[in-house]
Parts: sequence; structure tokens; C-alpha cells
Amino acid sequence: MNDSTIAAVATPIGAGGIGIIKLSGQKALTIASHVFRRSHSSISNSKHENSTDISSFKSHHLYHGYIVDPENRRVVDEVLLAVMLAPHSYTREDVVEIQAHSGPVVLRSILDLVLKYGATIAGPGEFTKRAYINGRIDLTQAEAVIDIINAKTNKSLEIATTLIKGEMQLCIKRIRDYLFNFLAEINAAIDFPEDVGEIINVDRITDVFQNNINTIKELIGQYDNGHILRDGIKLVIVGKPNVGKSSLMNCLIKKERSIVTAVPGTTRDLIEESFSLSGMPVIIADTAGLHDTDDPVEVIGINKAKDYIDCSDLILFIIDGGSILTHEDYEIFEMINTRNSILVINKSDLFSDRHKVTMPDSWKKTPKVEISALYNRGLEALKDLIVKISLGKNNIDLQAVIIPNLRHKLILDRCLASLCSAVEGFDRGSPLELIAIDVKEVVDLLGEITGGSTNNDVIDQIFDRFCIGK
Ligand SMILES: Nc1nc2c(ncn2[C@@H]2O[C@H](COP(=O)(O)OP(=O)(O)O)[C@@H](O)[C@H]2O)c(=O)[nH]1
Ligand SMILES: [Mg+2]
Repeated sequence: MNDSTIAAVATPIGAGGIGIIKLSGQKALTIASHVFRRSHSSISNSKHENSTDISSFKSHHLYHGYIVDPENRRVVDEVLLAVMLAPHSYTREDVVEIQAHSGPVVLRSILDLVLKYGATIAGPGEFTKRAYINGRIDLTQAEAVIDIINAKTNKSLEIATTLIKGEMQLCIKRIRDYLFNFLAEINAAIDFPEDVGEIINVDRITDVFQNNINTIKELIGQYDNGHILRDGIKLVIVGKPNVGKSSLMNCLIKKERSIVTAVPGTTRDLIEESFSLSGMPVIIADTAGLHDTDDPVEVIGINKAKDYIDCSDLILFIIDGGSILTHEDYEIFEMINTRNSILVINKSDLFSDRHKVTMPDSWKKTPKVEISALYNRGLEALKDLIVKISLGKNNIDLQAVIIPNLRHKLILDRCLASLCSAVEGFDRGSPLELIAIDVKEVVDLLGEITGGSTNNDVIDQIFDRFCIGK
């Protein structure tokens, strides 16, 4: 257990109804006792009434009172204070929460006071890190805390809540326990070679091995199918000037974010927004029209657009369906041709079938949709196509599914390789010592997912993604 007592403002800094200062550690109650005075003691200058010993407070109860600076007896704020005694707290340590009014100055003043009386300022995610170190949660649940805080849609929240309930931990633990026992059997067989036949039942082992391999494969498949629901998708709208990129952006995000004019080159910088599509978080960027230009500002915008295209998941290539294609359209098509893209034929209000733009055969394979960004037509078909391409055909039943994150998935890939190697070893009749190496590797790797055998750098990296106060 860590000796220090940490403190932080746990709520966003800004004006609001309530702001919370949280303390955790052995001295949390002593420190809070210095600065809290319960409301039934009158506000007077007598020394002994200046603060209240909160060690007698009932755990998980709210007490009304004041934060008072012991040095000058100035009342800093009227607050509610709760004590959550170890081990029944978020960190499994003694925790004190002070609910004050939320303003940057008042919260800062209270934080300064508790720091003065012995608390140290908490680092990002340090409360959750303590919950992990003190064994209240495993690493997958700690990661779920960040996912819950960062969830942008109901579906990403559902995925995170499955993890915080510990379902991933349970699933990994089942496989790990089996392999751990199996490792003990192998070691026994190595020590007593004459009894190998009795100790190791090859048929049973092959079956159970296969079950574990299937479970790991399923988890990896679930990442492939479902991570986009958690992590979202990055879309970029590209096209030459004046085809309706900014109009489409505004239609999709349902607000006038990008400036739309008939003047080519209006959008010069990259504009990024986020919205939700069928529960999938989407980040979308409107870009400067791609064309040859000497305008230095446009050149910067065009280069930014090209960089963004490189790191996007799906490209919406938009053309003006009411006029003929130009060399700029062809050049853009060449640039995005090998990438995941949708051809958006805009300005459908201007063309009837007879006058529609004609496209070369090489464009025919790209999924396409006709829209009018001006009149909001065809947008539903475009959205459906975006969802279909992003999620594939797989309809994910979130109720039943644990969706690993990228860190888990990369470890599971390695587990799968080692397990397959162990099975092959069995089939080939390899020495048990070699099989044991593969199995031990998987046991250790699975421990990295839940935290049992994770190195400190990885743990630090995970908690660095947290905000302060969580
Ligand atoms: N008729 C018609 N005009 C459109 C449509 N979409 C955009 N425009 C017009 O085309 C011009 C350029 O639009 P804008 O969105 O700024 O294009 P961008 O340069 O590609 O971002 C503006 O005058 C828009 O009103 C459409 O679907 N139909
Ligand atoms: Mg524009």
C-alpha cells in the first residue's frame, strides 16, 4: 500500500453546481479534519471549534459543514463531506470527498489547503491506479473506466460497461486457470516420466486446447468486428473545389460548421467534427478542394488534406454530378483508388438521368451514392453505406459480446500463435519441455491482459491516458 495521501479536484474545472475534491490514503481523514468544521459548531473564533475530528464520522454518510482555513479561520466554502473507509472505497484506501461549490477559485483554495496539511497532488488516473494496485479491479476494468469517461455513443458505453463488470477478466481467467493447471500436469509428467500416460490424457488435452484456441479466436474476431463501435471511424471528405464538400459536411453533422459559398477555395483549412452514426462514433473532416494552385494558404490546406487522407478509415470522394469530370477529378480518384472509399455524386437536383455525369469503367467498382447536399436528398442512403462499409456485414449483438481493445487484441494474437505451436508440438510428439515453454508463454501473456504480469511501463502508459482526479 502507498504511504502518501493524494488529492485532486475530481470534477471539471469551471463554473457549475458542485465541484468535488477527493482525498485518498492513510491520512485522508486527518488532513480533512484540519480544514472541515461540522455545521452544528457555531462559526466563532474560539480555537477548539475551528475544526471537527471526522474520524468518528460514519462511512458513506454525508455531513454538512464548512471548509475553514485554520490559520485565519476564514470560511472558504459551505460543503458536504463524505468519508468512505477502507476497504469499501474506490481505491480500497480511506477516501474523503468534499462537495463544494464549483468555481475554479474555491476549488483551488480547498485543494491548496489539503495540500498544505499533508496531501500530495494526484497524478493522472492515480485514484484508479490505486484501485488496481490494491486489487479492487484488474487492468481491463481500469481501462474500461477510461472508455466510460471517453464514450461518445451509447454503444461505446455498452462495450465499456461489459468490461468494467469484469467479463473480460473472467473470460481470460478461465483460460489462464486451465493452462496453469495443465502446466502443473506437464511439470509432473516431466518429473515422473514413467507415469506420463496416467498424468496426461492426450485426447482430453487436445479437446480442451481446441476450446481455448476457439475462445481466443472469437475474442480476436470480436475486436475486428466491433472495435469501431468503441474507437469510432475517421471519415474524410475530398474533392475538387465547389463540388459541395462543405455542404455535405454540414448535412452530416447537422449544423452550419463549414462555410458554404459559390466561390471556389472557400474552405482553406481542415475542419474536424464528430457525430454519431447508428451508435458508431464518427470523426469527419472537411478539407480544402484539391486542385493545382499557387495560393500559399490553399497549398498548406491541400497538404493537410492529403495527410489526413492517409490516416483516415473511409474517404468520401465527392464529384459534381451535374457537370463533366475534369482532370482534377481523375487525379483525386487515382490518389484514393486503392483506399476504402465511397463515390458521392452530388447535386442530384441539377441532373436528370439524361444529363448525369459519365464515368469511366474503372470507377464502377467503387461503391457510389447520389445525393443533393443542398436539398438534403440521398443522405440516408449515404449514411447506410458508411455504416455498412465500416461495420461490415456483421451484426454485433452487444449483449453477449466482450470486445477487446487493441492492447488486448495484440496480446491475444501472440497467445494464439503460442497455443497453436503447443498443439502442433503435441501432434508431432515434441518433448514435453518444449510444449511447456509455449504454454508458460500463454499463461504469462494472459496475465499481461488482466495485469498479473504486466510490466510497469505498460501500466504507466495506461494510466497516463486518464484525467487527473479519476
Ligand atoms: N444545386 C446544388 N448546389 C449545391 C449542392 N451542394 C452544394 N451546392 C452549392 O455548390 C457551391 C459550393 O458548395 P460548397 O459546399 O462550398 O463546396 P466545396 O467547395 O466543395 O466545399 C455552393 O454554392 C453550394 O450551395 C447541391 O446538392 N445542389
Ligand atoms: Mg468547402
